[in-house]
Amino acid sequence: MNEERKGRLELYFVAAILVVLLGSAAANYAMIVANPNSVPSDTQPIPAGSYVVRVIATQWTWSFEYPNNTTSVGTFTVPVNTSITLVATSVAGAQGSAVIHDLLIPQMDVQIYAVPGQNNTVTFEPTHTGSYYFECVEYCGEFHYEMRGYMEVVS
Ligand SMILES: [Cu+2]
Repeated sequence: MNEERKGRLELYFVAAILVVLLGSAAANYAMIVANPNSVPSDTQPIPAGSYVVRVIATQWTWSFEYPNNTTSVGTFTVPVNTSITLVATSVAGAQGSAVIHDLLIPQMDVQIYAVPGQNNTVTFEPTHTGSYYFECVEYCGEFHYEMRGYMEVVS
């Protein structure tokens, strides 16, 4: 195969890849624009009467704000048999910058991203009192492993 033919073949190959990628991007974009509500989102509406706990993630602490304006750090407490809504965000802390965190409470089947500039919500209802382990499951820097604690469900 001469050099000129090799060069033309390579050009066709690159052009074919571009056509496939751009076609796929256009199809995806058209699908997202046509179905805005089918795009996965962490944000659910807050049900009326739900007990709202504001979750603020920093590098590397979880802070919680309750409806009565009190706060806690590292652990949080919620009432049993009550609709609980977590509203999560991430801000720059004393030590670091605003990065993405992800709060997972495995026994509650609850997971919520804490994203800078967003207020993601998740609603659930604990039906048993007790301590429920939670942790950050999005690698968020050097002391990521310290972002764990317990949700206390009380009567
Ligand atoms: Cu984190």
